[in-house]
Amino acid sequence: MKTPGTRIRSRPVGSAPRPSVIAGAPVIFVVQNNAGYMSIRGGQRKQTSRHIGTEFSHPDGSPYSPDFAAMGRSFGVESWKVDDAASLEPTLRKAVQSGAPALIEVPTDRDAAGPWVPGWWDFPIPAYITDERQDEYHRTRATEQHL
Ligand SMILES: Cc1ncc(C[n+]2csc(CCOP(=O)(O)OP(=O)(O)O)c2C)c(N)n1
Repeated sequence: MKTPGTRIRSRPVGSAPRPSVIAGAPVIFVVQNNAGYMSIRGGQRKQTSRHIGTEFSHPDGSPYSPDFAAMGRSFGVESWKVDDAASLEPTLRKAVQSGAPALIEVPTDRDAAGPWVPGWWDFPIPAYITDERQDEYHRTRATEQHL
């Protein structure tokens, strides 16, 4: 999904709104909240067929997430969580019209980007994986390193 504003990662959201408030810069933060580190999960899956620690869930398996809109409000930034795709555009318009920093949390499906993100990951393939992924890793790493 292409949205105006800035794509921010989970950790920096803990401080990202601050400079925009201090500077009075009307940055709109769109937080695509997929309750996990899906790019890392994709790398894990691609290279090991498994994943660990990258889907944030309660003990009962339901997705866990902090409340990013509440976090935005704690910075003094007008914040919304959109409940459905149709609400996104009007919410973006409200944010733009406010002329002030704003945050919009967009619940996002964990699989929105597909089972893994294409690209080169410099994760060594575990030795117990003996299929073509080992060869691919060493080949693509050699390319990256100009070996
Ligand atoms: C400051 C920092 N710490 C750690 C990483 C390693 N890292 C790369 S992607 C990623 C997960 C990103 O998760 P999120 O921003 O929620 O995006 P998603 O992959 O779920 O789309 C991490 C931890 C990084 N790039 N930068």
